Amino acid sequence: MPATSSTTAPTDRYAKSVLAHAHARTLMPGGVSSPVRAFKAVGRTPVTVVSGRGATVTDVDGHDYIDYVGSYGPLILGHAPEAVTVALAKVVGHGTSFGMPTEAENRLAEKVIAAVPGIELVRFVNSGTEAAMSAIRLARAVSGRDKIIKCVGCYHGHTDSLLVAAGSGATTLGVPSSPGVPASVTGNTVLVPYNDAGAVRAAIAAHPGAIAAVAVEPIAGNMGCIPPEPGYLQALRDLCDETGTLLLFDEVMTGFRVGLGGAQGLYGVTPDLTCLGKIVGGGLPCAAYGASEAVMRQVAPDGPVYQAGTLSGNPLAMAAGGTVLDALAADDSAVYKDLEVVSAGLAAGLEAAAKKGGCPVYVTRVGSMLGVFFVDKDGDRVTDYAGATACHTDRYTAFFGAMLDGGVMLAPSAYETWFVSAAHDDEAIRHTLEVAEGAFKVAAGV
Ligand code: KE4
Repeated sequence: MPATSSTTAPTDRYAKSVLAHAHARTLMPGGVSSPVRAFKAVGRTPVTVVSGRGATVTDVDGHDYIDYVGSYGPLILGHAPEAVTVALAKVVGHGTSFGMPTEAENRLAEKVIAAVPGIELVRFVNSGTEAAMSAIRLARAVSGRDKIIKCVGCYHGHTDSLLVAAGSGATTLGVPSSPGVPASVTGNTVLVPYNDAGAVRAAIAAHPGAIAAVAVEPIAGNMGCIPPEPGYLQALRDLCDETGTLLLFDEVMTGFRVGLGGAQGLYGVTPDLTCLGKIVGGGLPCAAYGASEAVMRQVAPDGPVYQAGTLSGNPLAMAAGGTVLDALAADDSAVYKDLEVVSAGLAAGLEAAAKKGGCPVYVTRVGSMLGVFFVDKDGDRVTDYAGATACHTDRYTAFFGAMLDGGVMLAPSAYETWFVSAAHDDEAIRHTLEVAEGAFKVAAGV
């Protein structure tokens, strides 16, 4: 399918999506339930999806797309995997929520604790934002300290204390990045560049005895996909040990994505607190936070740190999440081995297609998480937010439009991650690379 023009969509191709979005805008801010879905960053009308199956989603105009959004991470087995559909059908008729304990929570908790090195006890919540918000509250309670260090460009959900932009100064004190967030809240957030352990050391030194935790995405997935530089995570671990600071890994995206043990298992660095989301709920609203037993016993009702949730641990999400984790653990985690081969092939193919298209890119990959950065010249690397934002986002926009028109769905923002699923077969990869060749040519022309 030839890629068509990059910036203006072929009018008839998306006719029903245009109508659906116009209606949605009369009902919801931006016509969406989450801002990125509005396609604002890529200057297009969002595609309205009606279904997904395997590696494919279908829009309201009847077009199929090879999907690399994957709901931004949860769908490591692809859309509507049969095992999950069957598991949900088995439980949905017995009730969807009870507000009382169920053994379904016990079963998923056992799987999480067995898989994640830093988790001895776990609490289920309903979103990654809730997990991060709760884990930070716990870190402050356990340490008796108020300040949190976070990296510019890492995203931990929309909880007030983490909606911060870099203020002035070397170790910048956060200023609100959204109206409605009081400066008094973000004043406890200290911002440092990603992949810079020296900046974390300086930030801790600048606030002696005041830093509760260093919060980090062990593989950054919200400024494009940026892997940790060699030694970075261990340096954070050492710094936290030296200063009595807690290390918080936000594994909402990386948990069960890059291996059963997440990034902490992959890199062999165990945090004090872990946030999980996305895959842990198998595509349903579910997230979690966990830590050692000593830390987690501080959480209500065992301890004084309050956190609650009506639908936390609901049986549908427990069934979906448990089914996915079982599939990921099966046959000695064969799924990850297959994902590694397919994802490596995609990354290499994208590099080759970009070269052929005369478009300099820096392709990153950890397991089935990929990033494509439109850099100035071949050989340029991106290791932090400043590097990511210095890239040619206009080229990404052109690339995105050409891929979409060619039947490949990427995230409608240069600052997201590509997700490969177990359902992405050779034909899906072949089609992706065929469209990418033309799309890189279009991007190179911007
Ligand atoms: P949720 O509250 O959206 O479930 O999770 C927040 C969150 C926390 N931590 C990390 C590392 C995350 O990536 C996220 C959410 N990721 C975004 C995608 N970059 C969700 C997509 C969206 O906002 O619509």
